Amino acid sequence: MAHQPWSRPLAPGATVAAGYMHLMNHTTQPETLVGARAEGVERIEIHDMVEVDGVMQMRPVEGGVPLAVDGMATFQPGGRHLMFFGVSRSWAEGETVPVTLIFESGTEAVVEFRIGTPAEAEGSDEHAHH
Ligand SMILES: [Cu+2]
Repeated sequence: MAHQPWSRPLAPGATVAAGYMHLMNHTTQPETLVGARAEGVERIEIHDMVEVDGVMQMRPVEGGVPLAVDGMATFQPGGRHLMFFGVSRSWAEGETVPVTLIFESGTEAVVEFRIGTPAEAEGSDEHAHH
């Protein structure tokens, strides 16, 4: 289940975006988020921010993001995020972009990412439909 998934609007010509959400595991099994895909997006990576010589850099997460039963993983600006590469069209404010989250167990969940600012995203409470 994902709460408040959102991404910023894309400037014309931009092809890279970051996605944020609160991801929760309401199943009875531990799960690990290992990837994601979306139509019109070439590749999605899970990134984390790490400090290198005093500068924050983003880096792909090795081995995925583990989620204990009833556990939560936060993806937020300045921290862990989904990175969308090769976005084929500009995402406009107010629209939603369906993203399929892929877990190690083979489970997949579609999450609707709302395009807008964090303040607007607060208002949305999209849940993943299985
Ligand atoms: Cu990134």
